[in-house]
Amino acid sequence: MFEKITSQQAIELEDRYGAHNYHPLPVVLSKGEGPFVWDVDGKRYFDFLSAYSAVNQGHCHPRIVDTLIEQSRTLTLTSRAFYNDALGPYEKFVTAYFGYDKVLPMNTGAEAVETALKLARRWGYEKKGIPSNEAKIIVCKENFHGRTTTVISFSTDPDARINYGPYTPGFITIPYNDLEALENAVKDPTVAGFLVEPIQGEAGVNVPDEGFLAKGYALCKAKNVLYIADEVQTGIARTGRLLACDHENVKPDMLILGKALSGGMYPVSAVLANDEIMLTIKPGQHGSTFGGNPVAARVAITALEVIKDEKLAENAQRMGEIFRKEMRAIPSDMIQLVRGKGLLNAVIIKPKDGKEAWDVCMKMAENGLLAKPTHQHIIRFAPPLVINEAQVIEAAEIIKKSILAF
Ligand code: IF1
Repeated sequence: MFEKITSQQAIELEDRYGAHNYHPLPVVLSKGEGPFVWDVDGKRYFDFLSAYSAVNQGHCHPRIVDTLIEQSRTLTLTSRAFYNDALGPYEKFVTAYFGYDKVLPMNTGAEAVETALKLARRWGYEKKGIPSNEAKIIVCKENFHGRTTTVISFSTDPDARINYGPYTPGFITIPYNDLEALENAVKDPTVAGFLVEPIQGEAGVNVPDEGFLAKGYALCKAKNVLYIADEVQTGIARTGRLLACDHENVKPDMLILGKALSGGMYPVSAVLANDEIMLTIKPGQHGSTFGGNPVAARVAITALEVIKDEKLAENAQRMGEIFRKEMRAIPSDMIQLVRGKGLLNAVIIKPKDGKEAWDVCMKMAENGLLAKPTHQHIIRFAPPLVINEAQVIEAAEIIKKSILAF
């Protein structure tokens, strides 16, 4: 249906006509199915990035594709100036699915994070009684919550932040996984919320100590501070439970979802909260052209149905245990540490003879598996949650062969 181009042509076109805001591995993909992707020359790879945990349901899941096509042939966009017959049913479905009164539908993860920040501030002024324009949000060092200017205002990553000032004020930064620091920070009566990733993805799959989520939640409740969980990357079954917060039975006051909320089929994100928070935004006080559009609404329902019907959280839990066991059994001093939950894992690579994580990723690509370093020495491994045991073993063999080649 579309014109075929070579790898070289694709790379040259992007270099010449596209912004240089990424440095991709030199692999040009043209097909995806389940846990696999193929390049333009027909070579198959295991996809161990899953578009940063957006294609949890597997590439081009047939049920989600069918919904996308069906709705796209019918009605794609009405804006919120009018009602339509898809948004209400989706709102009912998704609020029941996660157990909240209401949902505010957006498109990207960053937009959902921005929406949650606005809701937290609005709630802070109107419900907690924080003096106007003084609301603060607690965030963690090494956070990643998106690329908009307010969100990078509280990033601690120079690459994400430098030379994008002036920055949005009103954020307090504490070390991740530090309950004492959180206990001190919530004492400030102008604090409206605590924004936290249950596992820090970009930081290199930073898994906090057992209890960090539950005790953190209790510390926030004791000081009437909203607990805001960014589950854009850790949610939708990625870590072996529907939400990473479920590992500690924490029900966040605000839940932020994105990425796999659509199975990687369409930009769909959301903020879920109960009425006390959600109804602080009145008509005309927030919005988005595409937010909650009929295609997004129908695709998200199917994507969430697939998660439950195919028991993908349970599979992620089981396959993750097998994967980490295989990684820890690789006899190489390049493997410094293996960590993660469910199918969100990372391996810390100790450089050897000048070879480091990037070189391992290039070797794995040669051997048929795609992954990318999140920082210089950390490789994230996050396959689609549909991967089965035989495929995990086959993939682990590729990783082992690649690492032992050094
Ligand atoms: C990139 C990684 C980066 C996220 C969490 C919000 C967002 C993300 C926890 C924003 C997005 C993506 C963005 C993409 C690479 C990837 C990423 F963490 F997944 F690896 F960058 F840190 N909260 N993460 O992980 O969602 O607006 O992108 O839909 O920007 O390079 P978005």
